[in-house]
Amino acid sequence: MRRRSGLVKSERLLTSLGPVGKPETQICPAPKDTKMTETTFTPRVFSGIQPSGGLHLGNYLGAIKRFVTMQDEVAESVYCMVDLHAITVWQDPKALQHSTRELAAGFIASGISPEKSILINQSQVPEHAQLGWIFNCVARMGWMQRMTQFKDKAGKNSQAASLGLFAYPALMAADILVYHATHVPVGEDQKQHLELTRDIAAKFNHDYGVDFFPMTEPVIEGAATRVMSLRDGTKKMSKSDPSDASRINMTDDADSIAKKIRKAKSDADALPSEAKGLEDRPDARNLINIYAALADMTVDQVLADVGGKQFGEFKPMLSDLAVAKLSPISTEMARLMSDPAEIDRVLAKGALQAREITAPILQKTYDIVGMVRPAI
Ligand code: AQP
Repeated sequence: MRRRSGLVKSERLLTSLGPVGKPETQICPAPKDTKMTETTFTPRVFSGIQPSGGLHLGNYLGAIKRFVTMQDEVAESVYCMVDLHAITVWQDPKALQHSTRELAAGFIASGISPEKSILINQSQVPEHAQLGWIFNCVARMGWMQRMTQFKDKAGKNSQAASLGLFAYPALMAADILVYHATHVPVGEDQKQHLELTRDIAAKFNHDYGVDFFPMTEPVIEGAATRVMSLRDGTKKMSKSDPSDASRINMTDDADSIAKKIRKAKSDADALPSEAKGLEDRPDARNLINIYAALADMTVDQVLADVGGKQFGEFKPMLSDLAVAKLSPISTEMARLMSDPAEIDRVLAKGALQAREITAPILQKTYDIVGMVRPAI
């Protein structure tokens, strides 16, 4: 069974991420006298993606690309297909199974190694849902009602939304805290949920007079923490956008990628030479951010190269770069998907490894809360 020392391999990560302990910002403040944790927690990374459809470029640049680098920076990392979250909106069972395996294939094809990271689907590690219930009893209705993602996803007819969609952020807090995860790489859209995770941890610690759950740090970094729709630079690129042209799917072939970029919304002006010139140009900014993130460059470096060009010249450059970076991933995903049993084996092994961490943390939580269990 795989075991690691639990020590950070690179000091750089900790210094760049800052100490885990005190929150910087809180949208839903925890009680004023809340005791923030003073315990030092072993650095551990957790993040997840919903198998609610195909992976897209936003998931890749906002999350997965960072997962890949973090697995080499921190001794222990856990990456999860959050299938229990996916069913907060209707999922066809067969499609859900396919998307879960395809997501696992996408993780591995992008460079997440099952030898370095623990790869799981959430439903195979029951401690997520068990701690989720405890956190349903810690989180306050008012906190949940402020979650913008619930408002966006439930839309005008919130009475018809599932209870699970409303409670989603408490389960997400459990996903993270059942590992005592200290760092969570995510896109910008998850910031509010991470703040809620810290509020839940703080309230639990306060209510039970313990220093048990860490104040997890979000890791929101890079040029593309919020990749926007190719059809509307003011809207997030998303799996659930009805227009396929709005996103680049990780399974798109070279022709589809080129066509989508050619048709992507832009404007009639030439590109500026500095980032300031992209203000009030959301579509142009989005395409430049995507280029920068794919090329591992800063926006200013990209603009130093392409400033003055028209989109007619820039779009083919972007399209060539996107195809060069994404095609090897989609080819490898297809190869991995030809052997679903192997993917299932990876996830089963990951679940066993994960439960070595989650079972003791859940048990200790039950003890703190006052659940009776037989003496050993
Ligand atoms: N457009 C995006 N730009 C940057 N990061 C993004 N992420 C998602 N969209 C973008 C990041 O990907 C991770 C997993 O997200 P998720 O699929 O679990 O949930 P989501 O944010 O709700 O993704 P979608 O595509 O928008 O799904 P639907 O359409 O089902 O709601 C997270 O780290 C997220 O920040």
